[in-house]
Amino acid sequence: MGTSSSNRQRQAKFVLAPPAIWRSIVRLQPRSEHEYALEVIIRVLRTDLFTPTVHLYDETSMSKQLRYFVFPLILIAIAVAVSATDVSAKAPPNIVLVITDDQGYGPVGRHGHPWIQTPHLDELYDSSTRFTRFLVCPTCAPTRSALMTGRHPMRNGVTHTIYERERMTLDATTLPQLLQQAGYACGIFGKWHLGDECHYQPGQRGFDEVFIHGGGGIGQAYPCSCADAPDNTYFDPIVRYNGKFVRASGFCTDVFFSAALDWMAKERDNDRPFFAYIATNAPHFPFLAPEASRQRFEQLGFGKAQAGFYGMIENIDENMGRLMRMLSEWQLMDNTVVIFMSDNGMAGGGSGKPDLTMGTAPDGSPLLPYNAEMKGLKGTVDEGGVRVPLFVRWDGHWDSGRDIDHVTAHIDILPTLVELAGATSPSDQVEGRSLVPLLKDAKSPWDDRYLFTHQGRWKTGAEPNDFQWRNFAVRNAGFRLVHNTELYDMRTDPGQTRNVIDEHPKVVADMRAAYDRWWQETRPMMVNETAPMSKVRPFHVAYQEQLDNGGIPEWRPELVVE
Ligand SMILES: [Ca+2]
Repeated sequence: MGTSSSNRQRQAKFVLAPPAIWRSIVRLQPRSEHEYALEVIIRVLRTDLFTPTVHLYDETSMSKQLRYFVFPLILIAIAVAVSATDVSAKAPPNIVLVITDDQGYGPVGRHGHPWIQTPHLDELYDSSTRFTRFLVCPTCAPTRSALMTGRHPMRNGVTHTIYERERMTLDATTLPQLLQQAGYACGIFGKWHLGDECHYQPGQRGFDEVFIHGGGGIGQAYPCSCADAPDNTYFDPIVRYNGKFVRASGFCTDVFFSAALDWMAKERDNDRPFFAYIATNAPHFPFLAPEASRQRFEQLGFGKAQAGFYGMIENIDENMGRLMRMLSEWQLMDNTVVIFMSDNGMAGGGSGKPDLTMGTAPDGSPLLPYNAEMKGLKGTVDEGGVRVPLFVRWDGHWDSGRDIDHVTAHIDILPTLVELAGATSPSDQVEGRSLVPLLKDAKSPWDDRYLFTHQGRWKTGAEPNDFQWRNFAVRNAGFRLVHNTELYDMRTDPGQTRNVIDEHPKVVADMRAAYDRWWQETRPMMVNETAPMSKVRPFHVAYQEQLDNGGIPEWRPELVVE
């Protein structure tokens, strides 16, 4: 026990435990209380507590040490274990939110897709709660702004994906800002698409770690502020990393996941939880996939665009495998909520045209695009334009393999994550509802509500009110009103094959009235409609400045994850 008989001094110093053991106890992974208490006791006993720090008397016998010191310490350890268990149970989880671009709902193996192979997404599906009627916007930036604010994109000023109308109003409080207030570290990896001017960038809006491309996609440039680094490409892309440009090596999706994994590897050693927002630009146009991912489709006779689109999705799937493997290796799965979704319906340019064959399967059957029997693709306000996967997984906390069929939406993500984090939503901003009650108990009540979709994208300078009754949809649990002229019973006719607008005048009148009220409240919030087009592209300017002052350094991940 290290008691020194030569030490005759009586010491009054009584050190309960060195700081390291307290940190160690607090960071134990949640588990059963018995396991937890045992682990705490083992960790305490392993420390140097019993070595010579405390000698109230000049006693050397083991029995007296036990009597005066070890037993009380064990009692203290048990008390610590119980109280630390309470703390741990309340400790908010890490959050990893993966959002893919233009994938939509269909191209996931478990969604009945006839030929795409997504083993890792399938595994996530099997381990998750699935929200089977999760609705977003028809296009990119609007959905992203709803995720960041918990309210409809048009209330964020987002009525387009370009022309300054993709900029999320600076009045909004963002999800990462709320998570930061709750003690989270927040990182974004990939696509932001809510403003390329300095004040609109994610580093100014709650993200501590920012590893992004500009515009709405790698290499994009429009006659306004919305633009990525000039002539950027999917392979060896230029990435803006905390404000400075770097050149990465490899395919864009691999790069964004690698950067996220690097960051999580560092953050897991900190006491604070993390929020990793992994927003791939894939499988958005241009449809370019790594050779290994597109080969199978080329051999099946696919065109270049389709081989690229589906190849990019299978590459995303490989990266989901890397992500899940590392979270498991780090033993973070019971302390991390993993979410997978897409930002809008499947993109027709990549997925192929309905009813047109793209090749031949090994069994000789024609390869047709698959949209899960939904009408509509990206850009439309039909179900197929806005319904995407939502898989939510938290091992040891929520049941796996469940389907929740209530109509849920992008605006529900912020209140969900805010509740998990123990943060507070700004009540005058958030329109969505937390999904946590449903995740805890799928039978929790879920009141019906109206969800509004508008395609936006009217010509810049036009009066939005002129477009109020065009290209919009209203959805509740039972019906979808489309373009003000079609009504579909989504329970009996999810594929929208039969217009029943004349059979339900009251449903239609109520939907129109609710939509009109919503529009009247929303119109004044469309703050970008008269914004002048920026004459400069901030990413181009900053890139050129950096080229002129030292150049673009190479970036490589520190962590190699095959
Ligand atoms: Ca998109």
